[in-house]
Amino acid sequence: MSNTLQKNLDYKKYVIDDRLRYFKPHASKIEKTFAEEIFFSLNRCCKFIHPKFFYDKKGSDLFEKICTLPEYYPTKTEIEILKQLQDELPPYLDKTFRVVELGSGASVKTRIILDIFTKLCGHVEYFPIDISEILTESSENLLKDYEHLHITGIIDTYEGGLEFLKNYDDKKNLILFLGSSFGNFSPMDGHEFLQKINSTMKPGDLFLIGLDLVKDKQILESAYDDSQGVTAEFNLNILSRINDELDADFNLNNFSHHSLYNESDQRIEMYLKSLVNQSVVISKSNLLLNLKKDELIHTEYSHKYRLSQIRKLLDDVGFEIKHTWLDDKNHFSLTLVSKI
Ligand code: AVI
Repeated sequence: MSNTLQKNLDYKKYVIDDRLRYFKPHASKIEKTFAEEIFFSLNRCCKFIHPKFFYDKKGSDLFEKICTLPEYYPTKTEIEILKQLQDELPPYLDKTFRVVELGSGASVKTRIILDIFTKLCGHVEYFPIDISEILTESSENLLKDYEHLHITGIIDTYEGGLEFLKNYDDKKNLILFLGSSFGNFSPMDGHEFLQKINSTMKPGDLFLIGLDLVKDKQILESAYDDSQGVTAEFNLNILSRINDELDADFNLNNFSHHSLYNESDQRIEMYLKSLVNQSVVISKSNLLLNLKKDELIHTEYSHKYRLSQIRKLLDDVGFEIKHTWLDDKNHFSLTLVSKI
């Protein structure tokens, strides 16, 4: 049996109509459950909750709200750069490309890329990859607005989606990884992830990555602790999710949002701070959690980069840099690479 066929058998295919279909892994895929991961990450001295758990429906909506906040510069700035690409990306493309997007979410920024493709090719083939079911909602919205769009959605982890894409067919892929989501990986996981992308790519494929840049500490800290408290709500929502899904009794009033910019490691660090000595029961993880006053639960890193570090990061994995675009203030970057 060919690799491609075998891979497709691991997924269930849902054909909605001739312009929309989804692939979703069979439930038999062996992964640690939410309850097991929470047991592992909270039953230790340096407690953490993996940031992928932010994105239930409420968390995804709160993140969309964060993207519109005056203090949260990354989204606005990336959109400003993407607009520059309207004239500057087409020279790297031809009509045989499709668009693949990792972590497509609400697909707002994607529209700028889809506009470029529509103008260039007339029609567009789009493969969003996202673990969240928000993918189905955003795909339906896109189809309403783009008459010549065909969507194949892959509802899976980034790694699963990339594996699915590998050897899928001969069509060239422009892989998008926008929003500086890469910054949420630890440096080691990030390196591995870039290797995974590189190994998925065929000669001729392109990869466009958005990365946030090192800048004034105050700008960074207010972007992750906004005056309306939306980022705080986003951070605390992870505890509500655990309450709802794992039958836990976190009292959200006993925690506060805590974030800081760690200059030496060039990253925003986000935590939930316990305001009192407290015990919390997480029934489905079989865990009684004891927290001391001021104890921190780590929830997210958001790394920021210098241009020289971006070059090194991509170079080390075997990418050839085609172009880096920046905004006027050098706050954010978009880099286009190919495989050497
Ligand atoms: C998804 N990710 C790129 C966001 C960031 O900026 O690191 C998540 C976020 N956390 C707080 N605000 C936004």
